[in-house]
Amino acid sequence: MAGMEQTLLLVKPDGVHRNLVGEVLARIERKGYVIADLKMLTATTEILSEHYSEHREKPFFADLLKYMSVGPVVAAVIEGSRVVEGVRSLSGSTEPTMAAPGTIRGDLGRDWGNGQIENIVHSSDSPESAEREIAIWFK
Ligand SMILES: Nc1nc2c(ncn2[C@@H]2O[C@H](COP(=O)(O)OP(=O)(O)OP(=O)(O)O)[C@@H](O)[C@H]2O)c(=O)[nH]1
Ligand SMILES: [Mg+2]
Repeated sequence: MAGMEQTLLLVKPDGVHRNLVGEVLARIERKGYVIADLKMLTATTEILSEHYSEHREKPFFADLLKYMSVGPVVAAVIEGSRVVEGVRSLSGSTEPTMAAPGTIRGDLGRDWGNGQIENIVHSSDSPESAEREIAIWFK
């Protein structure tokens, strides 16, 4: 279909641990997007280094990889028109404390005051990122 797009959604280990997989996927589905593929896995350092390669030089990179590998994640390919922007919008901004109420991060995420951010989900930030990331998680 013209304009149909895909994005990568991850329910991060904190979201899985807190039993929020259904809550997150329900929000995606209620918006009218389609779950085109879905799996649960514990991410390896190799996958995470590739996925977050843009952050390799950041001071929080080691913490980010640790946070993302403490338990399983749920990876999903989500489909719909303008789905990249749409799922970013449903996710909310990076820091849960400041993320808008009504968003996944605003309603469900926390940062813990010690620099640790537990923001429940990842979603691709552009169609190009989505294509790159889907290839990493669904190869
Ligand atoms: N501990 C810590 N983690 C951070 C910080 N900034 C970003 N992160 C983590 O790194 C992830 C990726 O950062 P960004 O790509 O800038 O943020 P984002 O696009 O909203 O989040 P993603 O969807 O996970 O990519 C964030 O979601 C956080 O989990 C930080 O300053 N400290
Ligand atoms: Mg990002």
